[in-house]
Amino acid sequence: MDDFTQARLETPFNERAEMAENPAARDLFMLMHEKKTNLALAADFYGIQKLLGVIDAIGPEIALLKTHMDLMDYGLRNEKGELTGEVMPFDEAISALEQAAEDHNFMIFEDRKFVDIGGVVKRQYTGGHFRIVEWAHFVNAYGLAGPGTIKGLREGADEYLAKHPDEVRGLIMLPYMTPEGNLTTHEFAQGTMDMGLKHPEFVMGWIGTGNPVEKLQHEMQVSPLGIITATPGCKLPANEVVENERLGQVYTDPKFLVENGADVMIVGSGIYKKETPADQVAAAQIYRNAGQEALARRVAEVA
Ligand code: 6AU
Repeated sequence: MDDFTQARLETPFNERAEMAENPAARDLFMLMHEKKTNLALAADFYGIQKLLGVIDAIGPEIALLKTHMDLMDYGLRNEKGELTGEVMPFDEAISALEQAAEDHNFMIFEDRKFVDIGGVVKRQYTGGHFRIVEWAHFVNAYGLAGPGTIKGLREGADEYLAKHPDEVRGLIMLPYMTPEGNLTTHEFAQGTMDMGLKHPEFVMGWIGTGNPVEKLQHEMQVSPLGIITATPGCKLPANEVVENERLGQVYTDPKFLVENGADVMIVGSGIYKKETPADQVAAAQIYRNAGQEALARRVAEVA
């Protein structure tokens, strides 16, 4: 193991917080350190009421809520689960999410995967129906369309932050992806990270994959300690999730991922596919504990 990777593995999150140039990364490091969780819930299910219910139960276990607000259905349902014809206004849904984030102390990451010219991503980020910049601490983007994507998003964030100086915003890039057959290569990943590292005040981390582990190692070798690596495709071996796998998702054991350098474990179906809220909370706790054990082990093994 090279010295750089070793330092990354053995440095606790509260120390890495001080090395983060992006304030949102700093806050996430400190939150993970103080709340003792590096779990992100990928809330990829339909129904805003369900999302708010799940978050109320699982909020205490997570550091980060990862949303896809464009796959959510805003129709309200009665006790039988039937649509009533009423729709929750988007602003109301966001206020409820923000309240849950404050009550349970987690941050919000809208998984919008921006990829377009700078002027367009800026408008997609700040405007339209979702006005993402107003409520998401983090968003993600590809390097495919060049540095204009980062610059456009950064301008959007800066204009928002000028009016809301107490808030933080950060961008996560996608050097690699998890699904089978995806086209991310070593060169693509390197190019994405080179591009991101030129904007350390805004680009605060990477999405990574532990399959194969060399891809995670590549991200670690290139990244200063203040940069966060978050890995989706996380599932404990005993936990069956069929649907996403059928459509190409590749899963890796979260303990392996964290021991090998992933800072945040992004878990979706492994938690929300559990039938009852109690089962979902229990699953979240299992993942959270696995993450904490792996973090403790990686510091101890290296030290
Ligand atoms: O645990 P899952 O498989 O149910 O959910 C994984 C989540 C989904 C994906 O949109 C997301 O992680 N994801 C990403 C992200 C976070 O950008 C990148 C990737 O390569 N693979 C992946 O699954 O919400």
